[in-house]
Amino acid sequence: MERGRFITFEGGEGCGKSTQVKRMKEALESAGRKVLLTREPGGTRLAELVRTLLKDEREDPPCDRAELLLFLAARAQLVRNVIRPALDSGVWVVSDRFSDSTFAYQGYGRGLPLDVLAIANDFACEGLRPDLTILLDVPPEVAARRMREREQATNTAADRIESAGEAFHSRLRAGFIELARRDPGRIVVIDASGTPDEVWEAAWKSLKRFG
Ligand code: Z5A
Repeated sequence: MERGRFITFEGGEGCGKSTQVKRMKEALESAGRKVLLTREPGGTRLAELVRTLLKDEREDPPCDRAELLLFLAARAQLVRNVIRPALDSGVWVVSDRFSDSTFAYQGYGRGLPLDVLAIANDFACEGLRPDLTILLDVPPEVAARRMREREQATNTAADRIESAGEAFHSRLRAGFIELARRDPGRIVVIDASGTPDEVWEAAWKSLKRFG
């Protein structure tokens, strides 16, 4: 059986990943593929519990190293129990975030050493890498406006990680771009400041590599 493909979406908050990930699943299914949609952190019971800790724990917030290890614990569980079995059975997996978020947030954002992250991440995901990563890039002011509008529409507040300052978010964006520069064969950068339809058109085009 042909192995499934592993596609990830990355970017800072408000870049529109969650919107595009859903469209990708629908389009691949219409093209006759079996598709599993997942997200990080999350996608298993254990990883969803870790997600709540990571996003909402403010009384005893994880220090940077604990935060890294929690993300990796969630990823290990997701890869071993969900992503690998799906790919092995021919299912295409589309994930809202994966390893590049760790390099961007915990590496470039928090300042943890990239070489340590590379080893630890490889251990957590047993060497699994995406076949294609779609990086949605938006200027911070566009992202901030979208997040403000969403918070107003849904009556929610920014979570622990979203509340990190402006400098953190600038490092994050630059970090994602640097990751793409280092791995141009896998990571496609898309200007995500356009309409959802414009972004989708570019995202779908990037699948041409699969024939
Ligand atoms: N994190 C980490 O630090 N390390 C790791 O290893 C991993 C993750 C895996 C997960 O939070 C957090 O964990 C995340 C990174 C960190 N932290 N932050 N901050 P999450 O899963 O809750 O949130 P998110 O991944 O940042 O995604 P999001 O907040 O849901 O945003 P989004 O996926 O980018 O965008 P969206 O929901 O599709 O769109 C946001 C709003 O904009 C929404 O109202 C849309 O209707 C609107 N939208 C979307 N596209 C457009 C366009 N094109 N034009 C106009 N408006 C748009």
